[in-house]
Amino acid sequence: MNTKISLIGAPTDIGAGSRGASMGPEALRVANIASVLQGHGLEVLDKGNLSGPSNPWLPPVNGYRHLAEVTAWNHSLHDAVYTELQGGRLPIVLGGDHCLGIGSISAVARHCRDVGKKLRVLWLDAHADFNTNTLTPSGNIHGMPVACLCGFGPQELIEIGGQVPAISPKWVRQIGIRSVDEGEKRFVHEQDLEVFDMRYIDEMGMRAAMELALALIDSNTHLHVSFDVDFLDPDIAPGVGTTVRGGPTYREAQLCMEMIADTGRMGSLDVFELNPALDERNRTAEVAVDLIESLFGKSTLMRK
Ligand code: 6HN
Ligand code: MN
Ligand code: MN
Ligand code: MN
Repeated sequence: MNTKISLIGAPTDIGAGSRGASMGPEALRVANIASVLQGHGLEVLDKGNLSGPSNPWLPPVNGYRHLAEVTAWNHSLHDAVYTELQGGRLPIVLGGDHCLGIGSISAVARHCRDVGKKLRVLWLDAHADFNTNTLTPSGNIHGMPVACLCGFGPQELIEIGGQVPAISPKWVRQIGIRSVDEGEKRFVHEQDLEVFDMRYIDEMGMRAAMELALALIDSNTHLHVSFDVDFLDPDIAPGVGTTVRGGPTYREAQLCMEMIADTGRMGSLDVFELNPALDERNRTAEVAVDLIESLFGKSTLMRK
């Protein structure tokens, strides 16, 4: 795995339904994300925070809230992520709400085209984030990034990484899903997204889910992990805007991260939706950092 890490803060809640994810980057820094990773022999460069438009908190227009502002943030994130990848580094995006997955993953997809790598996207989330402006119940663009990346969305968002669509639904594996809107559900089936929902994890276990989600990854695969903190059960991660009960336990989440680490193929990571305004003494940020540590092989020593 690449040991040169770049932290990129994207302090905005522009695509979310509640305010506060804009404070996520600082909360992750306060939870010592940099020094924890340095403790594993990684070189960590904190690139600081991006800037962008403030949140005007307006109602949706044509089914989108804050489309212009979401576009601006995603352009600047795309450019920052792409620059780090071109420099041979592993970007960790500190969000920010999940609408930023559009900029981050479109940059990763572009980089993979440049270097001729296959892309696999692991989407760890309670939600499928596969809404469009006609399907969305909220107009919040953090419910739409997967659809936008697959080419279903407004022109300005689907073309950020240059090529439309940025990715194919075939490259995506969703894990932990337990809240999908009615129309969104139909669209997930129509596009044949591969979803390991909580029912699957209950019946088959996290190990079986991850074995399938990580199947066919080889030395020419770039693995991108998009970690929405609401993936986790609210008992261990209350600090998110859209809690959904019945998520992975601490141990299930650890196993998920450890199995990703074992592949040695993770080339980029997003940490989204952490909302310090809803947290309790930063404990969700600490759990997130703990899990990120496992993504970088926290427990490998014990297995060798
Ligand atoms: N997230 N499906 C809901 C919506 O408004 O579209 C919730 C989306 C949540 C998005 O947590 O990243
Ligand atoms: Mn651009
Ligand atoms: Mn999400
Ligand atoms: Mn979510």
